[in-house]
Amino acid sequence: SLITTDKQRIIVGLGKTGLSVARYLAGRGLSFAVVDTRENAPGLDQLKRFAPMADLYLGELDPAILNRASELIVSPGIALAEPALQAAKAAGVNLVGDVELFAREAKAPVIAITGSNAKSTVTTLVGDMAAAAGKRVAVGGNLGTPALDLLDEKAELYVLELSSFQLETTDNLNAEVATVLNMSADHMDRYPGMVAYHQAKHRIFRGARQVVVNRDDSLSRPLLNEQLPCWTFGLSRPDFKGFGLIKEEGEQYLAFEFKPLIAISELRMRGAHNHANALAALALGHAVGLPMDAMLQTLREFTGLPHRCQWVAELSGVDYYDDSKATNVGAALAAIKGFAADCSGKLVLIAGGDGKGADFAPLSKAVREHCRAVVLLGRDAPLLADALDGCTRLVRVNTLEEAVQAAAEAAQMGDIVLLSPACASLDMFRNFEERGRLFAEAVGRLPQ
Ligand code: UMA
Ligand code: ADP
Repeated sequence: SLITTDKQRIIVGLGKTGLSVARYLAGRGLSFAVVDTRENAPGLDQLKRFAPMADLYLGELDPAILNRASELIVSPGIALAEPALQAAKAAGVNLVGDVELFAREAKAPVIAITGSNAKSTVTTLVGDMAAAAGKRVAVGGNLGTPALDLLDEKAELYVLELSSFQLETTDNLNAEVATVLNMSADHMDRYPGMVAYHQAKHRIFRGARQVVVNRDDSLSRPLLNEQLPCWTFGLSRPDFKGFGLIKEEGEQYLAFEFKPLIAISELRMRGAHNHANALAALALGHAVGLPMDAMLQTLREFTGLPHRCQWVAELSGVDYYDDSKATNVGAALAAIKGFAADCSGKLVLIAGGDGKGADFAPLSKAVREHCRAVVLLGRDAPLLADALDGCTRLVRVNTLEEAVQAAAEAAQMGDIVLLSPACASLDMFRNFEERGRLFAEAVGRLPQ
């Protein structure tokens, strides 16, 4: 039986997040309505199974419905700037997100991770480290399982990957430790500029008890709460409360304060950006008291996530790597530089897709220095072609299959073919996973 309250809750969006909110509210006997602009919202069938009584409104958002609510629980895929949401806010309706509801409920400490890139890698690493230390840990957020589905009375630790969209609707996360791993332009189709994007990301520090800061990126530093305990990571030599790199007798080590911890050569992830990711994970784990030996064992075993600089095949002396998750310029830059540093030949880059309003100019220097050719596809290929004009040979293609063939033709022995698109996949594919999978399949069809 439903508990009647005077609170009128409306879930805005019926994707993964909306469904998790519906389950959470239904599980507590709280009534709610659901709206989604999609006539065919993905969660419809599931919702009908566990909450057949919920009022459902599909199609264009109706202010008459939204303004009657006391609280809108807004999914990350819908911009708060949406006029119907702004009108509701002006009418006195409270706008929150699923992560805010999670934070109100969670009893165990939360490790909160955001940043323009490396979120999923660091979140997964920290989760693996906690599990290796024998903790009951729940891992999710923007990475896979929505936050509310993680709630568990028995959990001893939560590790959350949070997007700027999720943080926009989170007022008080109260994390035990929070970090903005790095900042570079992304989602410029949803933000008026970098300042607004930065502000959204930095909401992660609200109510945090400790922070982790990237010494190599001043935009990762919280603007408030200077007095909070602060751990740092970066590729320089570490100092007090710092994780970094130390060189001893020609060998590089991940290090804490003044002590080497583990040789870089023992790690299975490649590239300087992944050394930074390992250091960030160590700093976050250390902040919540995870034992160092369990964390280092995890680093020895972790090979990286699929579609993040993932090795696919070697053909005729050319290695093929799938970095489909590089959905912005900063990510592709990190991958290009990381591979160029230990590649005997040059790179043949496959890039393009939905650029989300990005400026591609920052790619030009690295492409000029490291790329034998760039194969361009997708909606924003013309914008990339303009930005990379004169840097190297550019090849325009229409399909991923053609892109792989063109890259194979351009590559020479010792080169790397790298799919690192600097763009979202949604103009041509269902998601980045599908793009990566089709890349690997096309590589598999190349003549041996
Ligand atoms: N949409 C509508 N009308 C609506 C509601 C949504 O058209 O009324 C569209 C959105 O514009 C978007 C799509 O539907 O294109 C999905 O939006 P959603 O809010 O329903 O998304 P969920 O299925 O709930 O998934 C979200 C995250 N998606 C987004 O932020 C867009 C997932 O991250 C996340 O895994 C999931 O919650 C669980 O927490 C995905 C993502 O792409 C992987 N995130 C972005 C990124 O990583 O760059 C931020
Ligand atoms: P996110 O979840 O933030 O998208 P991922 O861990 O999935 O991050 O990595 C996405 C992409 O970002 C990778 O494929 C790689 O190209 C790039 N990347 C990984 N680590 C870093 C880093 N430390 N700095 C910049 N780019 C990175």
